[in-house]
This record gives sequence, C-alpha cells and structure tokens, in this order.
Amino acid sequence: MSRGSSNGSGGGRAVRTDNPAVRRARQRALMIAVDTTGNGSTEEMGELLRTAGVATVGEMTQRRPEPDPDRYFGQGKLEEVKAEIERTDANLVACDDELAPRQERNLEAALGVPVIDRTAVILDIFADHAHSAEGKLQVELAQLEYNLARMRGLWTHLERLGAGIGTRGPGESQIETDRRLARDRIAALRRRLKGVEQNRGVMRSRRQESTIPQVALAGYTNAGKSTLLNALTGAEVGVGDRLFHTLDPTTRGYEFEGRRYLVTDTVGFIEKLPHQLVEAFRATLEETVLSDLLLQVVDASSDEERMLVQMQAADSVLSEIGAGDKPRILVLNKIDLLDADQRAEVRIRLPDAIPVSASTGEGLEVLKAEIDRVFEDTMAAVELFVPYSQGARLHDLHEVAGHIEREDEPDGVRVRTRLPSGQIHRFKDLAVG
Ligand SMILES: Nc1nc2c(ncn2[C@@H]2O[C@H](COP(=O)(O)OP(=O)(O)OP(=O)(O)O)[C@@H](O)[C@H]2O)c(=O)[nH]1
Ligand SMILES: [Mg+2]
Repeated sequence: MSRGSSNGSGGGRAVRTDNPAVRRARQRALMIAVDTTGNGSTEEMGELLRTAGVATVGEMTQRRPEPDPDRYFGQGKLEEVKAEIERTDANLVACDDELAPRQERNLEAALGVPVIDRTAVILDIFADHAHSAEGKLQVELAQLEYNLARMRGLWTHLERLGAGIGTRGPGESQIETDRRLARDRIAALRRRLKGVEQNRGVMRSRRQESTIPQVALAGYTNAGKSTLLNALTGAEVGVGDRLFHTLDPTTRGYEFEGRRYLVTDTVGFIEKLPHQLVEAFRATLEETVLSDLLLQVVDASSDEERMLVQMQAADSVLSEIGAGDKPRILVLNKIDLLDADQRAEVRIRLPDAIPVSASTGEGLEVLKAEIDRVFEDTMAAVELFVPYSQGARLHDLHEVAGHIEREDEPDGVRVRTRLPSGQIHRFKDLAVG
C-alpha cells in the first residue's frame, strides 16, 4: 500500500462545532479515526472523551484498509489534520485506536500537539472512577503497563524539548532506571492485588457455598445495569449518565415466590476494551464467570446498529473471560423511552428478550419470573433422605429447591424435589438410591 495513494482521497470527513461551551473548554480534542469498513462510527470515542471531560471540536476520518504503521494516517491527510487543528483551535488530538508508541511519537512530531489514544482515555476514566482499594490498584497496574511500553518515547520527547537550552536530557541510564522502577512497582502491585483478591475470594466462596442462586448483570457500559440492580433489590448503587460509572462489584439479594436470589453488578463493557484493563480487572470480571445465570442488559433506546455493536462487545468480553456459555437472559432496558411502534419493532427483532424499564419498574415482575423459570430449567429431580440429626439441611434445601414433597419417617424425612444442577453435589451424601 503506497502511503501517497490515500493522500487527500475523498474518504475523510470533518465536523466543526461553534458551540461556545466547547470553544471555552480547556481540553479541546480533534478526533482522528481510521475507518477500515466504511461504516465505522466515532460515536463511542466521543462519549469516552465526554466522560473524560474533554470537548470534541471536530473529527477527521480516513478510509483505508488499515492504519499507517508509522504515523496512523497517510502523510497528505496529516497535512489536512494540521490545518484542521489550526482552524478549530484544538490543543489535543485524540485517536480512536490504540496507537503504537512509534505512531504516537511520529504524530506528535508531525502535528505539534499532544496526541492521546483510545486506551489512554479509557485508563483516565477508570482512574477517575476507581473508588475501592482494589479498583485503584487494578487501574494503577493497567496504567503502568501501558506507560512502560511508552516510556522510551516519553523520554525521547523530553530530551527533544530540552535540547539546545543547555539542559541535560535524561540519558539511557535514566530510562533504564525508570523502567526498572516501573517493573518493581508492577510486581508490588500484582502482589498486593493478589492479597485483596484472596480476601474477596473468601467472601465469594462463602457466597458460593450458600445455596442461593447467583445472577450476574453484564453488558455495555451505561446500559442501566446499576439502575436495574437497584430496581430489583432495593440497593442504592450509584448511577450516572457516563461510561464506566461502576467499577467495583456489588451484590444484593431479592426474593421471588419464596426463593432468594443474589444479583451482582459490576464493570461494564465497551468495544475494544484495552487488554491491560481486561487483565487487571480479570478478578472483578470473574464475579460474572462464577454466577449461575447472566442478565445481559442492552440499552433498547439506542438505534439498531449501536445495539448490535453493544451486544457483540458484550459477547466478546464474556467469551474472553470464559463466561460465553452461561445461561443468559437478554434484557432490553430503557423501554420507557420507546413508543408503541418502536416497541413492536424490537419485539419482532429480539423475540426472546425481556423488555423492562429499570427506571419505571415496568417489566420487572416478568423478568423475575423468567429468571425463576431459567433456574427451574437447569434443575434436575432428586430424591433425598435427611436424617433428623441433620435437620438444619432441610433449611438449606428449602433455599434452593423448587417445590418440596416430604414424607416423615421414623429416622428422618424423605424428600422429593428439584435442584439446580450446580447445587446437586452439595446434597449428594443424602441421595437415595
Ligand atoms: N429512561 C431510562 N433511563 C435509564 C434506565 N435505566 C438506566 N437509565 C439511565 O441510564 C444511565 C446509566 O445507568 P447506569 O445504571 O449507571 O448504567 P450502568 O450500566 O450501570 O453503567 P456503568 O456502570 O457505567 O457501566 C443513567 O443516567 C440512568 O439514569 C431506564 O430504564 N430508563
Ligand atoms: Mg453501573
């Protein structure tokens, strides 16, 4: 692919804003994106920037089979970007892809303003939203790993700035020292995280030993998972109209027709979630893997294409963390924002999905009944004998079992019931026959 061939070729588009609030914003980004498919959207990157507190003053996309390995865009297109930076008074360029350190360096040299990539923006949002000790450690680890790869680039940049004014730039030894410090810190963070994870592991295994069915909320960030947790269980988890509002897992319970359920809300998904974050948040995401059932929450008010993209993003993260095969219920949230025609349309398009509104409470009883039904489906018939000496286990049984048929005998109780497949092993010693 000759770099020149893409110069100024019609694929680009530019938008500008005259919104005074945007013109006043301190960080004013010109967004750049390579569109490899011809129908790529920069909407998500715009939302990420908004969440990070950066105004978008314009965007330029270039249609090409893949980004230029050295400078992301073609040389001619970069000239256009430069002109656009002038015209929009941008003080930052934000790239809707993860840039190789070399691409980032070359772009900064060519454009004369700082260049940030998609991963840096997401890391920044996570850093801002992390509240728990564990969340903070996870984010710091992800940031260090991201920075380690770029450190040489960073110092080269500083050296260049220092050149000519008599300052001595940090030499190779300084770079090496910094890399070593970063690696030491990474190792220390990993150790501390392990400690925190073990702690949470204890709580988790206690929860798992309990016989209560575990439901995990999964889905695209901002789909309304936390709002749904609150609506189902009466919890008061924070909710916000921004991406990645929730980073820490929260578990709460509710009861439906005498059976108790635990619901866990955790970090949301996005397209191209940086692998450093998937790695760092693996333990948090595992809450999802260990559940019995997933509620995949989708924002029904986004248009059809966005909805598909969001469902695919969730699918790919779920399979990456090993939860691809879990029993799943698709939940179409924010149905209150749809009119009758739109509702009819999504019903045809996604007939198995349960439409709800976490805000108004519409559809929640149907959803609870569906959760109950899916659990019933995973159940198998068992016959048990519970000696009177182990009477407490009848109580355990009542927590998980469906309808229980019991017959009192001289030494204990004969029980016929159905148990969720994941729970059968806990009562194996009582099995009859
Ligand atoms: N109209 C309407 N808005 C909703 C509904 N559910 C949630 N929202 C709004 O959608 C936004 C995101 O809700 P959250 O519950 O924070 O979403 P989340 O999926 O937990 O998002 P993250 O934690 O960022 O991954 C908030 O502004 C909510 O008020 C709903 O059923 N109807
Ligand atoms: Mg949330």
